[in-house]
This record gives sequence, structure tokens and C-alpha cells, in this order.
Amino acid sequence: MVVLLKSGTKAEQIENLKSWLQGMNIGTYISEGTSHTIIGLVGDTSMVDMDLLRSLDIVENVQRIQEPFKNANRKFHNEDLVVDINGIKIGGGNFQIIAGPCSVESREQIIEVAGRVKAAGANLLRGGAFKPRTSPYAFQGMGSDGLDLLMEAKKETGMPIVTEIMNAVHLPLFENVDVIQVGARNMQNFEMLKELGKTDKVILLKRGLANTIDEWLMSAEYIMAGGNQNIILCERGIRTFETRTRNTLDLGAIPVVKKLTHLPIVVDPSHALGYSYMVEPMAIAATAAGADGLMIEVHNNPAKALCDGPQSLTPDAFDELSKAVYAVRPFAAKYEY
Ligand SMILES: [Mn+2]
Repeated sequence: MVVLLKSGTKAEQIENLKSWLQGMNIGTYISEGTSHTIIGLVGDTSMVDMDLLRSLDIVENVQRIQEPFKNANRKFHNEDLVVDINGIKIGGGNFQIIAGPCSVESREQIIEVAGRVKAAGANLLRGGAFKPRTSPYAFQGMGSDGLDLLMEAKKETGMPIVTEIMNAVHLPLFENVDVIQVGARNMQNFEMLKELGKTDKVILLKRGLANTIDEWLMSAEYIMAGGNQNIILCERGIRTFETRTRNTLDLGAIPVVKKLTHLPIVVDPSHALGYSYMVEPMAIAATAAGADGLMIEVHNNPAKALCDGPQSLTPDAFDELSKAVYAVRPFAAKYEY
């Protein structure tokens, strides 16, 4: 971190700032220019409040040289993280498709969809049991009954389960869930992130709908600071002025994330676009751009789906998507940092 002082700052004021920083175990390196003095901060500056520093009378500007996230930082983890879910690997060159309905609605529905997406090349089954709906009057999910049905589908197909948690008090119910999803709306539910950090579960951390990449990585940092390093990031579109798509799919996040962190990133074009006809082209694009996986909503009868029907693919459409994606995959962008 570098602090640029205002011109005319007195030596005594600089000494005061130095000793204040020393009190926080931060060393200083002072460089006196012709008009301005610059102080370089040496040590772990992740605890330093930049805004507080900037508000000081003698400070012109403050800049971070290093990102405030450490556990999630590529600089400290040269090798890509490979997340292993019962032998199914994501990251470090391993690519997987997670597919399934938005919500678990019935035994028949989840078993049928699971069988179809597995046959088409998906390796993990998604399905919501606890649903974060915009309206309190909309279908809220089947709750723990939905989790039981997911376990049945897992038994039947052998596919690991990915499902969303809405409240840390539900954690005991998630004991047999393979990947716990933190939804976009909970990306900054810091108390829940801390609880997930104490578990050894694989966490799929969706990007908030109005969050920057740095905020997203700081949320990953919350989980990792608690000891849990098993995180998969999921880009699911961000809110912009565009209304023709449900959100705006930020494919630019893929190379940025690859540069900043060793964590794998999967892309969810279903929630990003909101309409089924847009899902396949953007799934292909995300794959080509080097995503480590995809998350796709598939329903056996999208017209009757209790949630997110318009963006859900039929099993037949998912077959087509899967073929196209696996055809593109060998040509996907590769990143080395
Ligand atoms: Mn959904």
C-alpha cells in the first residue's frame, strides 16, 4: 500500500503517521520527492482501513499495491485449485457440467431429469430445495423434503448433489449434500459465509447480482479465512441497464478471475440470460473462454416449472447443448500465470 502525502506536510506530522502505523505492526518506507512525499507501507496491510487513511488531513491519496484477499490470491497459490467432489474434479484443466431443475418439485421430476442430464454428459446434479424467491408468495421450495428427494436421485444416478443453503441453521440438513451453493443474494451474507468456512464442504459461491469481482473474491476470502479452501466461483450475470436479458452475462470475469485467483470458475448462463434460446450459445461462449464448468437449468416440462421455467432447457435441448459444449471444449482458452 502506498500513501501519497499532501505537499507541505511537516516532518512532525509524518512522524506521527509513522508511529500510528507502527502501532499496527506496519513498517514504512519514505520517499521524498520535490513536491510530494510518498510512504510505502510494509507488512500485512489487509487490516489497514484505506478510507480512514485517506480521510487524514495530510493524505492526498492511498493506493493498494496488493489485493486485500490472501487465501484466494493467485500470488500465493501458483497452481490452479482442483476441487474434488467424490472423484469428480473441477479446475486445473478439469471441466464439468452441473445440470438439473431450478427447484426440486417431485420425486418423478428430479429422478427423470437426473437420469436425462447424466446420460447427456452432466456429472453433477443441481436442484433447489430452499429457494430465495423475489416474492414471498412465490413457490419457496420443498425444503428438507426436497433434500431427501435429491438424495434419492443421487442414489439412483450416482451423481453428486449441488443445492443452495439459505440459512446457516440449516447446515445439519446438508450433511449429505456434496456441494453447498451460496446464491447470488447471499454472496455477502457474511455470518453465513463464516459458518461455511468452518465446514469442509465444497462451496459453490455465486457472484452477487450487483457485486464487483473484488467483492466476490472477498466473499470467498471470508469462507477461506475460516479454514475451508474448497471453493468454486460461479458467474451468473450481473444487473445492468439491459432488459432484453435477465442479467448481463459477464464473460470478461473468466480471464480476470483466472488472473486474480487459483479458484475454479463455472458459468451459469441460465440465470444470466433468463430465456432458454440464449442458453446454448452463451454456454458455448463460456466454455470457449475457458470456464472450468457450466451450470445449466433443465426441466422435464419447462412450461409447467414452478420456478425459472422460461430459462429452463428441455432434456432434448440439453442433449444438444452438451454435444456443442464438449465439441468446443478442446479449443477452450488456456491461462497460465
Ligand atoms: Mn433458478
